[in-house]
Amino acid sequence: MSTVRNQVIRDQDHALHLLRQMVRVRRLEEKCIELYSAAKIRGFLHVYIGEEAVAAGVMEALEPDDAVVATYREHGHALLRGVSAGAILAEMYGHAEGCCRGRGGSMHLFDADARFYGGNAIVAGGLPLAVGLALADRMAGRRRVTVCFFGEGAVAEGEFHESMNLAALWQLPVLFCCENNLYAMGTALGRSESQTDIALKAAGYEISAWAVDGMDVLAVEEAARRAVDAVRSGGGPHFLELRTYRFRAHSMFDPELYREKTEVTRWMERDPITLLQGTMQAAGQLPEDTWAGLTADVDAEISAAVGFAENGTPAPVSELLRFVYSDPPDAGGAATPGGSAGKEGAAG
Ligand SMILES: Cc1ncc(C[n+]2csc(CCOP(=O)(O)OP(=O)(O)O)c2C)c(N)n1
Ligand SMILES: [Mg+2]
Repeated sequence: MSTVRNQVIRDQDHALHLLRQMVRVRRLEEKCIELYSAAKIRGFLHVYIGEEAVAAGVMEALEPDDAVVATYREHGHALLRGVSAGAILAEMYGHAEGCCRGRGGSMHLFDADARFYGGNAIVAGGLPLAVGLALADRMAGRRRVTVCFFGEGAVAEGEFHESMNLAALWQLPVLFCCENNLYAMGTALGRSESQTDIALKAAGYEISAWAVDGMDVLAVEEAARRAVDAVRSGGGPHFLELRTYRFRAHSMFDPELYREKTEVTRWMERDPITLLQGTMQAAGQLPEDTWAGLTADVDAEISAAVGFAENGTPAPVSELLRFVYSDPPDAGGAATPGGSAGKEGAAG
């Protein structure tokens, strides 16, 4: 694979912003691993370490009104979409201050205001959701784009093919972003797919699709801007296959017996953060104190978020059934906000 584009970065501030975004995701997740090991966070935890350039690059191409759908490896997507690190960590703690009031946890981060529609634990489960969101926008005449992130493991699911077909047939405003990190849990792509060129599969549905170096945030951003512009201007669905790699295990319960350590270290040489950092340094655009300031800011953000989560309140057991179903209409015919929990709040 090629090295990160050895070009002079024209917009230094923007490159620094991209670097910061990737470092924010990296540091948040390193902290998650620490908190998980300390049993502060329970349940499943899937980190995105190594793949940060994908979310960081794609998010740059979006407008606030656009929608984002992601998988269970979505902490970084939520953060870069504007969900605060505090609300994310509190969610993982199961605290009421979390972005889903502590009901979703790591795999189900959600924020309607940010138009961040999960956090989906079911492989390929986000694809039909994204198609539905895009269909709704089209029917309402809104010029919005829905971006759907999913792993390459999703291509083995029927939902992937149904979603490609309908999106293309109805020319929906959706951008599919396949995060191809080569493994679906312990299964290498070539062990489960006869055709491993994923962009080609999408092209088979008459969708414009191409592969991108997912370790190069500048390349990702450029491709995403091109694709999002085309979708927004009525060009129908587009598809990016972002070639990337996860540096850590699939989840916290994975002994990683299916890949060689040398393969992991080879990919780590193309760490998206050090690639951009190195390019900027070589161009004289990242003085030592700028880098030190950036990491200090990010560390302060993450430690404030940990404090926020630590000081939160466990989601009350008395509210366990709240929001499971919508509330029945009251005698006057109007829905009762909050249902059994009373009238203090509407379903979030
Ligand atoms: C429908 C379904 N089948 C199986 C699983 C179990 N499972 C969880 S993650 C995963 C692998 C998915 O790999 P991929 O889509 O490549 O995403 P990655 O974890 O690599 O980001 C599987 C099989 C699931 N969550 N949903
Ligand atoms: Mg994968």
